[in-house]
Amino acid sequence: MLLWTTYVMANPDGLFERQVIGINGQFPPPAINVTFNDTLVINVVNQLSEPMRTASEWDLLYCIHGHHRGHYVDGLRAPLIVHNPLVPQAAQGSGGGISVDFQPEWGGARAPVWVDQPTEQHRVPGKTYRLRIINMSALAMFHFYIDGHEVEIIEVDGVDVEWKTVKTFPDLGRSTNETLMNYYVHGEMDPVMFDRVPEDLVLSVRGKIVYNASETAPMAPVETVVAWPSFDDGAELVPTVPVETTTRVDRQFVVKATFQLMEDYVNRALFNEVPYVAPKVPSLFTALSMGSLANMSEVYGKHSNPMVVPFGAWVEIVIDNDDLGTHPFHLHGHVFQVVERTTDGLFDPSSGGGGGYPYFETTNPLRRDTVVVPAGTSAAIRFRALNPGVWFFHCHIEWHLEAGLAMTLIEAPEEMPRVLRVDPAHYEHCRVLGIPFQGNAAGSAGLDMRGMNVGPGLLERKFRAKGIVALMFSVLAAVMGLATVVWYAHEDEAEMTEQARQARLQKARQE
Ligand SMILES: [Cu+2]
Repeated sequence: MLLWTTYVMANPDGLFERQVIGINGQFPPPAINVTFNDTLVINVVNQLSEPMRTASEWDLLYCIHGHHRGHYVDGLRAPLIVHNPLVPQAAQGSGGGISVDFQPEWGGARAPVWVDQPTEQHRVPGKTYRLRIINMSALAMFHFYIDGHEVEIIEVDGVDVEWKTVKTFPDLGRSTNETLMNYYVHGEMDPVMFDRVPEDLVLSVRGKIVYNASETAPMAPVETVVAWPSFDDGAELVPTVPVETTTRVDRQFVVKATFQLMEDYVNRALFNEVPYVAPKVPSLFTALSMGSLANMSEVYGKHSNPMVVPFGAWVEIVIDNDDLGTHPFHLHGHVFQVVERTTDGLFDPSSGGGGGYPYFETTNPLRRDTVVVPAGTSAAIRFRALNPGVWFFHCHIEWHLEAGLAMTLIEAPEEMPRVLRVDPAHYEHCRVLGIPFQGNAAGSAGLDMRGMNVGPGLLERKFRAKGIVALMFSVLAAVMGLATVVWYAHEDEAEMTEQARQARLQKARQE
């Protein structure tokens, strides 16, 4: 398959035309349809005026997308549908697919949009249809429902699960031959992620299911939801096919996600106090060129937040979300098991038990490639390290990723030289782009990390250092230093977040 990425003018949210990224001149990029067991080779010709990187997620329903410099938000993403010939076509329905999108930073966009589907879908009453839903937004969560219909979850992130009814309205029931009304499909944007909700923001988008094409056909009553019920996917969804599990892990990483104001006065996202900064040498090339040192996390540089694991190890990542917002954490190259989740409070290693809190499931845990961790809670995920490579672990909110909420999993570096073959074109790309492809994160030999890419330090540390210097010179200066600290401490937090947002926008515009 050959894809040409090109700039296209489009009007994604109906407000005005802007430049976006299209595929083969088309926007939004069309879905890629393949069949189970197919080998998919995608040759990408980059006709943009800037470099591009993509990652793909293989699901029965997946999303192929680029993360480089927020290209995702500019349109470099498309559904990837893996059809299984063993699933009867009747159950597949006529293959409707819905992607919901919303771009709050697209120059004042004020409404979500259905991306790649006619908003009117003609359907036969009484049949069961498979809907594929992707939230392609860069920030907001969406709630999805259909007036007057039961909805069942049958697959998440490419894992088939026992059918789970999540919405039922017994008064209206399933569509039947008696009811030839038409129904709204709702995508309701949840503004919980926004620092401030603009007054003119439209939170709802509607599509229509048409059973009766007559112009006078009535619309079914519109249902409104006052409070969204909570849904714990890990507790509610059960995979139809269990896989190997463990009660003992070989490597455990406890990672804490926070947002903090840094010494450059930009609000950044951190794992264990470090915002991700890409190393000079891409970590994969470090792993392939460092020989026996490749299993030391130091060579990948502290600022790429490396987690190094040997082949075959059972790995557990405990994710502490110590932020006020909900974050969807995503791991490339794996379908992991969601084995633990706190409902209130962070991971507590002192309270005993496997991960410090009760397992809700160990024999057949839910498997996903993205786990949502609500504010102030923890989740633990597990997988076995059987896929040598360098895999990104990051918040799937594109802005948070750009702000640094990412880590790298260096999996089985001792196996990589044997099993990984790097296409010579990759080295050629590096040469053209001036990216070194040998040595440690700093591009040097051994553990000499001088000159490696680093991120900004924490603002509070800067003040601490400042305070010490001030005390050494004069009491007056120290008092002034303290006054500065107090002033900063009293500044309205929301205002600072807004400042940080503006700074980010400014920076994005400059780039
Ligand atoms: Cu996030």
